[in-house]
Amino acid sequence: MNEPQYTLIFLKPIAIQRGLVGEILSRFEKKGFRFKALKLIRMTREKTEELYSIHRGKHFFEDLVNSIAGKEIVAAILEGRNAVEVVRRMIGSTDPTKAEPGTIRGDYGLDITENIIHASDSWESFIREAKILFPEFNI
Ligand code: FUP
Repeated sequence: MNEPQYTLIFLKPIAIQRGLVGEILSRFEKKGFRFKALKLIRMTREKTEELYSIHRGKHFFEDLVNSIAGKEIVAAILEGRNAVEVVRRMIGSTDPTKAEPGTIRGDYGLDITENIIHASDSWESFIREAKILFPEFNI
């Protein structure tokens, strides 16, 4: 029961371009999460497609990959109680036009593809995504 609870987030290139990195990361610190890892990653097309492989074939896949491939993201592993669930609530609905005000997507975005931030939606997703973005991290 006292196992560490982690989740993974990354700020999409649009958040970096708009200068929102510090503001968004500070929300997680204020909430009480600890940063176990944090880095700027230039994403290759290959790595981006691997990360979003479950969406391959969907109508938005190409636009989604193009919005990230060749650009930088800021990725982090956060530790804290119920990390996956709490962080998903903090980021809000996938579509920023429907995300509640007070959530990150609700406060900073309008575009569904460039929706500011990603967060793992389950422990299994966390493990899969951490292997891709933080291969050096020992869970
Ligand atoms: P989420 O877990 O909230 O990021 O949502 P999904 O896993 O369903 O989608 C992954 C990413 O695909 C989203 F962040 C943005 C993009 N997407 C679209 O561009 N259009 C859609 O209709 C759905 C998702």
